[in-house]
Amino acid sequence: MVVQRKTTVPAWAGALAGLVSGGVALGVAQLVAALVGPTTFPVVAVGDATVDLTPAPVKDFAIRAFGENDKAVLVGGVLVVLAAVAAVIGLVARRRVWIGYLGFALFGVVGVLAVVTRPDAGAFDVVPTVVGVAAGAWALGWLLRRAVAGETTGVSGETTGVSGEATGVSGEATGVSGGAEPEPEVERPAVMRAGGEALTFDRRRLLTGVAGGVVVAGAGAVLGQQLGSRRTVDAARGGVTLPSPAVAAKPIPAGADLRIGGLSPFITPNKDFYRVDTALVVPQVDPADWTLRIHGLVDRPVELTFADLLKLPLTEADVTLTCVSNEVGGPYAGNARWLGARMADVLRSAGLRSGADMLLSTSADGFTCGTPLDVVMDGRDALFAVAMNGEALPVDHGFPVRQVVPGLYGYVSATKWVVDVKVTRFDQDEAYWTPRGWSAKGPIKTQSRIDVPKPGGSLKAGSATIAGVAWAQHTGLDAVEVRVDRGQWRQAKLAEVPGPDTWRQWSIDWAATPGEHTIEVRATDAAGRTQTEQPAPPAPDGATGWHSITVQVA
Ligand SMILES: Nc1nc2c(c(=O)[nH]1)N[C@H]1C(S)=C(S)[C@@H](COP(=O)(O)O)O[C@H]1N2
Ligand SMILES: [Mo]
Repeated sequence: MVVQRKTTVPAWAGALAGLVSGGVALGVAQLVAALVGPTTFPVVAVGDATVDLTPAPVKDFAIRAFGENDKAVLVGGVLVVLAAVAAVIGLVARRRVWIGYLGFALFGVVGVLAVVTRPDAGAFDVVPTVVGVAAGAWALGWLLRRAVAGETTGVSGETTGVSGEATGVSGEATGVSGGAEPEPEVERPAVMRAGGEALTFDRRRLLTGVAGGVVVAGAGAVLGQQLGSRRTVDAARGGVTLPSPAVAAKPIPAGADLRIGGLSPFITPNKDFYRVDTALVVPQVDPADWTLRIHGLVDRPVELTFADLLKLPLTEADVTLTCVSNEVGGPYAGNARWLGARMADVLRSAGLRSGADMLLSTSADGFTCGTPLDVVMDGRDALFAVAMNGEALPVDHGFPVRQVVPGLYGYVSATKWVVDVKVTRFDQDEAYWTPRGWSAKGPIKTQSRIDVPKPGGSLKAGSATIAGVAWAQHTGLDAVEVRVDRGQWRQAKLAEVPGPDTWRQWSIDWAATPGEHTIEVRATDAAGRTQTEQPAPPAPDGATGWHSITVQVA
């Protein structure tokens, strides 16, 4: 085989390598920006600097032309320019890779200048740009080396084998780029270092390298975005000042907590509060960007910012949340003190139209709840909540705003990260879980649970305590009965509660005798309805049956 002909890297390949390296630079910069802390991402800094350097009339024109999107248009514009420059750098670097490095260095200088001239710049702010540019330059050199088959393979057979295909491609590319850039075939690319040996363009190796670069760029961008927004949102959450309630919660009676070891405390600490949602990645909603839109069957659609919401008179209320998928005796219930705007007030300010019977609320991640409107409007403490147990909502529990409706299972009422409420009708709209086999309306069923002793546990013979919690939100809970080994039902002692919307602790003494025992519990609500013994699974509208445990007494 003749290995005399010298193949250059075609123009398209150089431009592609440049483009991908630019992407690697940005992806890495984004990731580093997220890691080093709150800092200005170089692209945004360049955009901001551009704005500063732009004459006022042009700025005014842009604001008029693009309105609220001016920032997005600006960043998009910077990205397009960067992409073009990166492609040109790659094009030029095919022959002299040092020009490519120089190009990236210039990139870096512009980025650093833009970042350090921002008013709030700190010393660390240049780190993402510098690291990103270094990664981009390295990626460019690496891709261009990969593009040349001879570099790594001394095996002339392999090189020659590829050369036929590669030559065809490069010829084509030369034809295309001919106008813009004369490309004498004899010219020898700077990346070729192997003496007099001919080097050929290796399309496959370039493209696998490009794929790797795209993955690095994409992963850096996505991860950086995620980490960065997490930081932003954590910081914003830390900065929230909660207003004091216009309507304070009733004081929790001293006797609400029986203080029995192993018994669920009356108030569930946030860190122990159950979490149920469909989110693979917890939505990070910056309260600065958050709005709540109320629309549909209303006279005046309303859009509230977080600041607007905090200015409304806020109500504080202790409410127990329960999940429809909780099995009898299961853990998906928790009680917290919530602070929020009354949903009824907000809805009334929008002017409810007749015919509406459902609120379709949507989360920032697209999840929806369908809530019976009459329940929300009947005077109970249905809230657009901003706080949970005295702090801004934890991100996992819906920061900055979620719904809480006493008496309804979470899947029809407790939308976390809520951003939109459509006033509508059950016969016109359907929420997330309805077509998935769960009932459209979800009133909470009365339940009682034994916490102490632990199911399957063992204890010493003698005087023992059986204790747990029971709930019948908004109706209220009037009685809890316990029986051992299917004997007589005995009335448990009920703890005090501030109102009908929370669970209620209960306890009963028991003279435990040696052997295995079965303990059962059942509750009766304030309307006199006792829990049915009939077991039913959680789907479609909540589990029923009595919680029953066995214990060993020695
Ligand atoms: N955005 C969103 N909100 C949601 C859900 C969800 O999947 N996504 N799940 C609901 C369900 S089924 C329940 S039981 C409650 C649970 O709230 P928690 O995670 O704060 O305990 O949130 C409700 N709100
Ligand atoms: Mo749930």
